[in-house]
Amino acid sequence: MFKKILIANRGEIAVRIIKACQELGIHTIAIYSEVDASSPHVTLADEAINLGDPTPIESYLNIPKIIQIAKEHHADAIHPGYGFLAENPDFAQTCNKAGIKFIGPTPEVISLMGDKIAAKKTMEKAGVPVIPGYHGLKQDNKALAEEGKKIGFPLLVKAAAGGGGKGMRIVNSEDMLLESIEGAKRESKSSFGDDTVFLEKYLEKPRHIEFQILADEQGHTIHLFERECSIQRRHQKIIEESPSPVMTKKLRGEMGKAAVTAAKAVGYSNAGTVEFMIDEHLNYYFMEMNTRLQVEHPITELTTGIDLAKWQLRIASGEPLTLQQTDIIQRGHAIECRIYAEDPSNGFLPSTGTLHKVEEPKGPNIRVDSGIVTNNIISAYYDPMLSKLITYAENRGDCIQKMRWALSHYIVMGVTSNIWFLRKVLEHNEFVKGNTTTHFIDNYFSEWTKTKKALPVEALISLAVYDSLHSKKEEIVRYKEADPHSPWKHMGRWRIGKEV
Ligand code: MV4
Repeated sequence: MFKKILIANRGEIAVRIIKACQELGIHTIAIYSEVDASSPHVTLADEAINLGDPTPIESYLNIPKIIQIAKEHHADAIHPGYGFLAENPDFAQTCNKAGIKFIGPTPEVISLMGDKIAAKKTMEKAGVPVIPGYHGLKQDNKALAEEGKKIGFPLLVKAAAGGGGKGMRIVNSEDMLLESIEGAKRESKSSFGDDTVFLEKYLEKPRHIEFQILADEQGHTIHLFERECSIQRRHQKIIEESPSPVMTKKLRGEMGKAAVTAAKAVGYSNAGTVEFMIDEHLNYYFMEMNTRLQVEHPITELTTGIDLAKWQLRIASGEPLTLQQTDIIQRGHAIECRIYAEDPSNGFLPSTGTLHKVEEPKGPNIRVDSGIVTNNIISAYYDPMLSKLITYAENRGDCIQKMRWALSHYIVMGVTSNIWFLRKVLEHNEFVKGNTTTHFIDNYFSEWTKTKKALPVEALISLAVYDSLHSKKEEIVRYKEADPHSPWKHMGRWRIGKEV
């Protein structure tokens, strides 16, 4: 096992990785920019190195500086977390060449999965279902248009270098086809420096269902069932759950097998995710593979009992995966809500400032993966996700109830958060019924997101909860009902508060 690793990330995921290292007895090195100096990931790590300038390119994306720090401080490995350098094949290669193990798959696999056309072709060859369309070599606009007509309408033009919806164009009829191909190419060129596109039949009401994979470096590969991630806003996931409310036993078996086939087809190692889309008839199609530990990994950890972050470290150090597929049992239900510093009543505009008060809910089967504490600064430099609130229960209904309770006991003061918005979603009848398609937010929350709603609601709720948690009544009650068997009685501190 590694003796010392550097965590090339910040926030809740850096904290999550540090905790896994602590359990395994691995020494940790945090890196941070000056606005993150009092962040929990800095406080928790054994060593913390200041990168200075908070701009992402000068800090958490600064490959030469990160490698230099890792060398100087004798790190055996680097964990990239998610985002930043996690899916950058050049970074993975630079680490490995410097003799520092990149905790993740090989640079070749990262590279292959980053090219959406190459990934699709590989999966098609391996027998994993892909969305019908054109993903060939022709890039001439007229030739692409001809292929588009064969597919029929509506269709989708997608960027080969894309993902996350960038460079995507829906085409409803032939007269818009050429224009859309040109538009998608232009957007892709300016976003990714590459204008290669491909075409797909457009699925009207898809769901996003992904399978968690674990594979060791000896080729043993298993899946840890699915996560339903359909509730998104502008390709940003907001709420995830496991199991999916629409999954059947038969479909789960098939898709799990397909996910393992997909991973094996590319020689995948470490933790990864195979994303699928499913249509109304429950046909499933490979969409892409994410070569990292994902934000939503905790719901898989809670429903399987497997610690994904620890397995990432063990696998990267060369240990074989001792789990067999039949050891993995999906039990109960887990939901994750992403807590963002953003204003849902103002177009989800990120909110910055000082966190004057943070109080996280505590209780049985409530997990908070948090990257913040009171007095931290929320800057405009990074993603505004503050933490993740995860609840677990024996079934979906109880899990929803628990999440509602937990959200109503989550206090964030100093910046605007999306907590009240999440509460509205968790209260929505269509959510309760499991009608969580990718159009959920647009369909049921357009009135919340487009118009300016009364903002103080959330502040008032937080204040009321805060007051109820911190009122003095507790001390008085304790005195009046003081336990006659309390050891404090003999120590002169039994009577707290006023005498009756
Ligand atoms: C699609 C689609 C419908 N049909 N492809 C959006 C992000 C990118 N990873 C793929 N995306 C989509 N691809 C076909 N052929 C609909 C989406 C899509 C979507 C997918 C998953 C989760 C949320 C979504 C929201 C809008 C569109």
